[in-house]
Amino acid sequence: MSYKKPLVVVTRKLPEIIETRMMELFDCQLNLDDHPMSREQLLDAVKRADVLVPTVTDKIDRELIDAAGEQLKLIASFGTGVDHIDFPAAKKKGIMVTNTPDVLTEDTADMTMALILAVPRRLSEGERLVRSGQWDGWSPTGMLGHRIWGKRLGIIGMGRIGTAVARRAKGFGLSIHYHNRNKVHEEVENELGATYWSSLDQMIAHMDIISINCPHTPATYHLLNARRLKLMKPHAYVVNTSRGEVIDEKALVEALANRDIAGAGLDVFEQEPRINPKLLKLQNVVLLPHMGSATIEGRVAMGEKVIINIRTVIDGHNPPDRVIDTMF
Ligand code: 8YV
Repeated sequence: MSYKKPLVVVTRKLPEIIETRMMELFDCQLNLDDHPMSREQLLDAVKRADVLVPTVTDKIDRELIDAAGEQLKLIASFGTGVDHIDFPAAKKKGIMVTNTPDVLTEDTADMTMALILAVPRRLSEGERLVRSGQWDGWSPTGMLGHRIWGKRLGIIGMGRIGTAVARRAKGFGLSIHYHNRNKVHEEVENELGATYWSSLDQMIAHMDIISINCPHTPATYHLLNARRLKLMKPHAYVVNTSRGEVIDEKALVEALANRDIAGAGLDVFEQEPRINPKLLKLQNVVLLPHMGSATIEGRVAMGEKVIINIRTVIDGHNPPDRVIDTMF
């Protein structure tokens, strides 16, 4: 029996080992120099490809999906968040969508914990001081930040990553609070000593640190808005390793500049890679270039998941990481 390899278009450069395996398995179009594909290139891709492998940097909107040829069967996204894909449009057209959950949980939780430590302890400011050559030695009142141990952490979104953050935070002496659509299993709550708040407003008003760990969906867009930022204590911090859109960035900048809140650690932004210039001027923020899941191990595992999802669909089965309606 002859077997025609499916045409798989990969929009960005992936780890070499993944690209090599994809070349072996599929009729694969790689992006070796990693240039983000233009709108025209994406339009061309969806007209030809059987499978599209996009990332968070590709806007797979309704117009693009509507322009896809009948042959496009699967959008196998490289990443967990799928807010860059118009899922209802894909569903309507009978195009399956998969993602790569689980394998970046621990890495993203590590980065969240790093920000939880970095902001109150002024890590970036200290580093900038040393590099500037202006540091004139230890002083009893130099670079004073705030203690982590004994503070309250409020996690918004107690899914896989939120729970992994909670486990780490507990070890640093933080007491765990969370807001989620549903309470987590009692066993997990007990293990973490976690307190559930059904009211997000009330949780926000009582916390020392807030961590955003929910996905960006229509329901979570600007969840942390100007009104809620005003509920936070003036000594409180916010960290975000999820999606920039969950925070009203303009309102956050105002709150930081007015010292309505003490600081922020951001790995994600509303208009990536554009950063609000006002954020760049603030000292009380730690800014990272969306690197929460950026480990070699994680990226290879994500690539493997993409391959498994494609292979399973090609073999006529339900892929393990099929994105379903209930996630929206
Ligand atoms: C990914 C992420 O690396 O998986 C996610 O949702 O935010 C990132 O860490 C990125 O989305 C790649 O597409």
